[in-house]
This record gives sequence, structure tokens and C-alpha cells, in this order.
Amino acid sequence: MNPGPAANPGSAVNPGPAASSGPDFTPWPAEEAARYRALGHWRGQTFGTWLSGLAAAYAGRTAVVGVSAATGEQVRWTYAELDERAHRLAAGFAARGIEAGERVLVQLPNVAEYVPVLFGLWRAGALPVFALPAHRHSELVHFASHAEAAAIVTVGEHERHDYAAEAHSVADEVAPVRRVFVVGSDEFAELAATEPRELPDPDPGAPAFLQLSGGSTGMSKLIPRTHDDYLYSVRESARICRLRPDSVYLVVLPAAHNYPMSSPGILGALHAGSTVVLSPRPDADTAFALVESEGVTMCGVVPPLAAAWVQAAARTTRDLSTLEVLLVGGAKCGRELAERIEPALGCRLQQVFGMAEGLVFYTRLDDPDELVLSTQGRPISLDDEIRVVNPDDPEASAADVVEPGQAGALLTRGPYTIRGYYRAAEHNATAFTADGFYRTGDLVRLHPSGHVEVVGRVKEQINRGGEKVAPEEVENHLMAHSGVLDAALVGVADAFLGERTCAYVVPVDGAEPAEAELRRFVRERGVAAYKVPDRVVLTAEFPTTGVGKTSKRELRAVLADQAKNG
Ligand code: OOB
Repeated sequence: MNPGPAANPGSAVNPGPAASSGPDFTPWPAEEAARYRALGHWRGQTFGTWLSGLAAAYAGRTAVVGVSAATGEQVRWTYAELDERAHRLAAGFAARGIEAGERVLVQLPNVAEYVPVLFGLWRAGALPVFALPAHRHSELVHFASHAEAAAIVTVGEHERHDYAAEAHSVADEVAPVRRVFVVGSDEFAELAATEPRELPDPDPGAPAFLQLSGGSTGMSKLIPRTHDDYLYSVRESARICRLRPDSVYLVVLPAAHNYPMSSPGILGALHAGSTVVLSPRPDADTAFALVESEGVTMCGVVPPLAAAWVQAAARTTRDLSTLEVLLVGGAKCGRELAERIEPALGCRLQQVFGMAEGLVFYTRLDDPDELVLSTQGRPISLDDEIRVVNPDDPEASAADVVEPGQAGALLTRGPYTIRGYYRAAEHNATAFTADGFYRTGDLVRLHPSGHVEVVGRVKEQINRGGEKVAPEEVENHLMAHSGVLDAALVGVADAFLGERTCAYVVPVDGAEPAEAELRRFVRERGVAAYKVPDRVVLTAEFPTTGVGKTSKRELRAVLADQAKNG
């Protein structure tokens, strides 16, 4: 049954409905919050009022260029048009029963409507939950039920997948979901044409949306980001990346991911009065055509895509001369690749190392080449507290710092890094230190300049070319197969993606499930394609390490070692 909106989504003490575990939102301590406000980091502004300000300042300039889900044609909307569309959508969502504080699962590809829908939900006071287009049934059910989403916003058929049918089947399974809105449908056109009306502005200190974590133990966690904290990171990102009203930012990665959303991304570009161009696909042919036709000046990519573009640039006939900056991040950009970007694409490389939980590092555009090529940058804010601590102790406190220049586990606390995941009390107890530092799980080395170099990780996560895979989640799917006794997923080095996944599987006595069968089985359990193991290796038994029962963590380490050496 639908329990309705949480009583007070911004409150730390709200335990949420009985089904949930832990508070919705862990606020910053009052003193810290007061300091961030006094410093002007948090300005008490919501996304809705922020857009109104942008529309006033840049009314006739082009805000969004993209393919419309409704017509399949490219559209161009000015800031004034974007603002009006968002007002109408907000009124439309409200008229259809979406209440302030309710969560709405959003699964949209890079279509033009993505931007006004986002602001429409924000103005209605709803909290978007950002699924990626790659997510499938089991993931969507998890997000919708954990967030107790009241509705789903999606598209119809897209890239040979029926998103609307998928959303309806999720709605059938997850009781709180009352509505499915299909962008591009006639019904949605009616909603989008609703007469605008004043709606109460949400609390800027309360969560504005829920991002997804990459996940390490089990399924992705939900990340509550507030208007105040996120807008601070957006303004600073726009400044650091030197976006201007005549900049043109191209979105090639899935728009809902934190990186193209805010580093500096769609929101950073809007903050500067720039134009946001949404590319339906990330391939060089599509993207280069848009660079030429729209005069793109900036784009953010993951390392494998940067490598593909470097190759494609050698034989393209497109004019890429407007491109000034290519951001590369989401996974480690190796030195060799880093060195090839500027000569091949004729633009400045900017490395970015960030996380949906908050903290973002950028190399600066005027940093010496050596730092740009060999580090992942320095934090956005002087108020980002950075600690590099003993990597061998998963419970290391912020005081257990390593010697200067040594590699260690990165902990952080600051004005735009969360203090807790959404409804995840148990996980929060280990993911954060007692004094509120987030354990990023990344292994880094700090340079005297304040720049960091990512040298590895201590968390149980595989980074497949920027797409994050939690081993436990995939192992659980494999173990649901009747022929599988046990499974362990490890990352193996890959020249293109950085890492690929390899599943080691112990079959039940007498069974011999084929690799293709197991891969299909995982896919058909309803998971994103990037989580389907790249390889499956059957093994009679798992190696034991030392005494007693092997922990999955140790086992993965041993298997990863075997994969590397064998
Ligand atoms: C970005 O966000 P997420 O939440 O998908 O993943 C965060 C994790 C980091 O903890 C780190 O393990 C890895 O992705 N990562 C990098 C990296 N950028 C992210 N590892 C090495 N080098 C880099 N440059 O991936 C994200 C969010 C905002 C901006 C950029 C990336």
C-alpha cells in the first residue's frame, strides 16, 4: 500500500516508514551548516528559484539543444522557454497527484525533455531518483522500493528497449508507485501543457534528489543531495572549468550520472548561461558531428571513450577546432592516454575525479602540464577536508594519516559531501567515521601541491571504464542459478576499459553450466548489460586462504591475483 510522502524528508530524526532502515537524511552538524552558510557556500536557494534567476539573466539565449522524445526531431529551447516548460511540468505533476517530498524514479536517455522534466519535478517539490538508461528490472525495482517512489518518468521504445513496458512492470511490483509518465506520449504532452501555477518552494537545506552510488556491498545505495550543497558544487565547477555564456557543453555520457550532471555538466553550463547540447549517443561519429554543427567548446568523457575519440580524430573530416576542453574522469586516465589527448583533439585536457557522494577534484586549466598529465586534480573547495589514512585498517580514523607522499585511503568531509546514505543506518556506520568523514574507498597519494593521484582502491568495487560494478550484487545473481554452488566476481586488467569482470563459478555436483548460459541467466535476471560478467570461469573449488572459512573479500583478492599472473 502506498504510505504517502514521508512526513518530513529533511529531518534527521525521521525514521521513515517501518519498512526502511535508518533515517532518510543525515544532516551536517548545526555548526558546520552555519559555517557553510556564513561562507556563502550555501545560499538558501532551490533549483527552481535558481532557474528563474537564470531565465531572467539569459532569457533569449539557447539553453538546451537535443532530440525530442516526442518528435524525434532536434529542438532548441531558450532559457525563457526552458523556464516556462519547467513551470508547466511542475503544475502538471502536481495536478496528477505528485506531492512535495515524494520520490519519483526518473529513467530517461539523453533527450531534450530530460532538462525541463528535471526542473519540473524540482519545482513540484518531488525528489528525482536518477536511474541510468542501462538499468533493468531488478535494479529499478530496488530503487523504486527503497525510495518508495510515487511515480516513474521514462520514455517509450528507445534503442530497442521498451522503457514504458519495463516501468509499468516495476509499478505492478512496487506498491507505492502509482503513476508512470511516458515522455513523448500524448498523455505527457497534455501534462506538459498544464497552466503554470505558483507552488511552494521546497526547503533548500533538504534533499533535492537521490543519486545512485556505484555500490560495493550489494545493491547501489541512494545518495541524498540537497539544493544548498549541490548548487555550491555546481557554481564552483562552472568557475573552475571557466564556462562562459558563449560556451557550448556537449553531454555524451548518460545525463543522469553525477558527472555529466554537475562536473561541470548540464547544471554547470546552465549556471554560466552556456548552451547544453545533448548527444543521443557517445560514439565519435555522432559526437564529432555535433561538435562541428553546434560549435561545442567542452565535453566530459570516461577514459575508454577518450581513447576511442583520440583514434577517431586522426581520420575525421569534422571540424573540431571549437573544442577547448575535454574533461576525462570516472575512472583513472593513464599517463599514456593523457598525453595523446591534447595533440589528437587540439584541446586542453582537464582531469576530473569525483563521486556521486560529493567530493570532486579537477586539474585546473592553468596547472603545469606535468600535474595535468599525472594527477587527478585538487578539490573544488578549500573547505573540503582531505585525509589520506592507513589503508590496511578499514576502521582507520581521520587521525590515522600516512606519511606525506605515501599512498593511503582517502577520507573526506566538506560542504557538498554527504554525511549518510538514504535509509541505510547499518551501512552508514561503516561508510563514515564517527566524526562524519566519508570513506571513499579510493587509494590515493597526495602531492605537496594538494593534487591527488588515484593509485587504486580499498573498496569492493570494479570500475569497468567508469561504470561501477559491485561484485556481491552480481555474485548473488549467479548463485540464483540451479547449477551454481558458489561464485566470486573479480576485476581483471583490460587495456581498453581499465578493468573487465571475470566470474569464477563453482558448479553444484554434476552440473556444468556453460559460460553463455550463465551470462544469459544474469542478463535475464534484469540487470544492466555492463554488470553481466565479461568472462565466466568454472572451477572445481575455491582456493582457501590460511585458516578456516575463506571470506569473499580474501577469496576475490586471491582470484584476482591468479587472474593477473595466470
Ligand atoms: C564518478 O562518480 P561515481 O559515483 O560513479 O564513482 C565514484 C568513484 C570514485 O570513488 C573512484 O573510485 C572512481 O569512481 N573515479 C575515479 C576517477 N573518477 C572517479 N578513479 C580514478 N580516476 C578518476 N579520475 O565517477 C564521477 C562523479 C563526478 C565527476 C566525475 C566522476
